[in-house]
Amino acid sequence: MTKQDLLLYFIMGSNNTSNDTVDVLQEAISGGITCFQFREKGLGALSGNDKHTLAKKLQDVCVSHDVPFIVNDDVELALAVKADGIHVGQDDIPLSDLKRRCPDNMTIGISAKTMAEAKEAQENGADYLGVGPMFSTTTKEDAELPIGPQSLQHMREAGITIPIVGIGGIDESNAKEVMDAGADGVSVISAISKAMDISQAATAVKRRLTFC
Ligand code: 3NM
Repeated sequence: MTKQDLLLYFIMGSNNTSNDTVDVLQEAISGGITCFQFREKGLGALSGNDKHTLAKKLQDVCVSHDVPFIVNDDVELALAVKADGIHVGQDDIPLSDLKRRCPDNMTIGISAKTMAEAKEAQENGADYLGVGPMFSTTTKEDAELPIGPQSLQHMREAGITIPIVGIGGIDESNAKEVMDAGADGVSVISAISKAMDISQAATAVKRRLTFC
């Protein structure tokens, strides 16, 4: 994976859409997403074999379109399917354990909300940071209060040089603010997964990123 792959980082699990997840992913790819994270969490989330089966189906779509496939939190699943990356939160497995368990070519992303978390993640060798919530979001059940694009800008000013994606409440209207603050890309769930026209929604956000 490269930094460019993080530009329009779509995240979805089966409970982020009322449509077929494979169809939604295909449409999002046709609209121009540059990487995909499988995040099967929250109310009604699949587990066990059902989760594994869905992961494989979504990964197949990604592979056939050359879009990196990242797994949220579940290290066993990421290793079993040989995902391109794994993304963890602050309360999940420690970065040092993750780096020991994962192959060198597996991208490791971690969520960071504070300057201290960002610095620690960079020092411990994270490949990229997910910084948020940028804006208010109802998608993540336990989301904290928004920290705003200024927080991301402060991280850049304080010497955080690894790739950063902003996350939380990002859509066509505010994506540029996140890029202007120093992000390399934006992570989006509902603005794409819940759109009437998935492909068009992805394209609309991407335009704001590439014509900054
Ligand atoms: N993580 P939407 S906010 C998964 O702040 C996630 O770390 C966040 O969904 C964080 O694009 C969030 O629909 C939800 O707002 C993002």
